[in-house]
Amino acid sequence: KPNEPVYTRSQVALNDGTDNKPTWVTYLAGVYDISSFKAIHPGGHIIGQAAGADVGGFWEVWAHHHHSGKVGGYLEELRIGRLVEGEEEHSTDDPYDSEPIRDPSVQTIFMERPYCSETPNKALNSAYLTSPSALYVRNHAPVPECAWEPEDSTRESNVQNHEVCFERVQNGTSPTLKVSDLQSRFGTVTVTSILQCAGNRAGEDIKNTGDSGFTGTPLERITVGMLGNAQWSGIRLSSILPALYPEQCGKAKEHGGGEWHVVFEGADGYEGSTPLARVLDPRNDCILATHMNGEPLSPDHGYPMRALLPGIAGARNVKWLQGVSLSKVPVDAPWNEYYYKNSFGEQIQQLPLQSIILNTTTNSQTNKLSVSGVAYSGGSGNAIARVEISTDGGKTWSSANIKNEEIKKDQSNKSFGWVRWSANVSAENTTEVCCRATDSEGKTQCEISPKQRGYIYNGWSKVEVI
Ligand code: MTE
Ligand code: MO
Repeated sequence: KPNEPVYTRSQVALNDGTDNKPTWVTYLAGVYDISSFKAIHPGGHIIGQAAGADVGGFWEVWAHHHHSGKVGGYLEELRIGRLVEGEEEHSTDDPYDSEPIRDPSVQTIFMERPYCSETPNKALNSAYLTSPSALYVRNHAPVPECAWEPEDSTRESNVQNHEVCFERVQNGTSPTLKVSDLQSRFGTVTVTSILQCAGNRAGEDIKNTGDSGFTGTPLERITVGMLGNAQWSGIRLSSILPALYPEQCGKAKEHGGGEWHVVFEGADGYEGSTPLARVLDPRNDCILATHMNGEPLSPDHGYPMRALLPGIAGARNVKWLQGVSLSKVPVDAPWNEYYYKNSFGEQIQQLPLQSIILNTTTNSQTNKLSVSGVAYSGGSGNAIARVEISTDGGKTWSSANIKNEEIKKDQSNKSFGWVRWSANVSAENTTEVCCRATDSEGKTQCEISPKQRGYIYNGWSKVEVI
């Protein structure tokens, strides 16, 4: 527009949304007032981080927020002018140029930017503990600066020196604590737990419930592998939090913990929160994890530290952890306030009871079908009492063998890791096999679970047999 107002970058910088000023950003040569956008759009929070400056970097970083093209459209409506000639250029640094080197053959990749993948069935089925290189990855942005080489011997000491800021609730200085301090003060523990994205089994969800939460995105291809089982080592949040937030934790214990949420902040700008009561209960084994299966976390899984909240949706297990705080309301971040919410508008926290068929093999000699897979109780941490198989669409069921001997016994008195199971059934006239799990309280899976915006599907696992 030839007659539109012209601004310098310094003028734009003054309007950074502080002290009741509007929030302006630039994109290419345009100047935009995003004050209203910030309030209404889930991505507005992110773009708001560019307040007073160029939004180009955020545009690239949060590429997934505009695969609908919507953000670009909104932005044009908010245009208030352009930059003076000669000030239009913005940095063209590629925020994805220091991504970890990944072996494309060990995971099924859905997206490269941000990187998102699932664990192949073979890797899930081949061992009780999933290897870090095969474990699915769900990033929403580039991996923040923490790159290390696989052979790097400084990894362990970098973990020890990593710092986390524990923000004060009221006034006062917020202590920033080193991992080594946390370790010597509170000790370390190892817990066995599955990690599962709330969107796992989205493909079956779409097919069986018509849920359209993921339709048209690369995530509609999710099968059963946004999942893995590992031993996680770190520091108990049920020890750290009462020491750092005695008042709030004391109240939370008295009142069942209803009013506070623990907010976890990642170095990539990602945030999530989980009710304090869940995190404070030592039986829930919530930790700040530094190691997976005895090794420092890999860059994709949150090196040097992540929240590991057994039985809680992957989305709240914040990686590249740099900040912890308490809040009376769930944190106002898009992954908490827009994504990963159920149909009642609540943040998805606990994962449901689950069983998954990972392999079927027909033996033509014996005319038997061997079926194997995994089962876990999710948020309840109950033991799995039985897994059953049906070849007649659920009319009759037979029990599978659970490999109890390999289950790791941690400090925990709950079961957050999975069990592996196998069964042999007749292959005669069998065209489909399905499984369901029942936990120690008698809870069992339904044939098809209700629509939840594409999340936490846990109907019977059904596989066609050829
Ligand atoms: N933490 C940060 N900082 N950034 C992220 O993008 N993704 C979340 C969670 N924590 C995410 C994050 C989601 S949705 C999931 S499912 C898990 O991390 C995935 O963990 P993984 O990549 O180690 O498997
Ligand atoms: Mo996720």
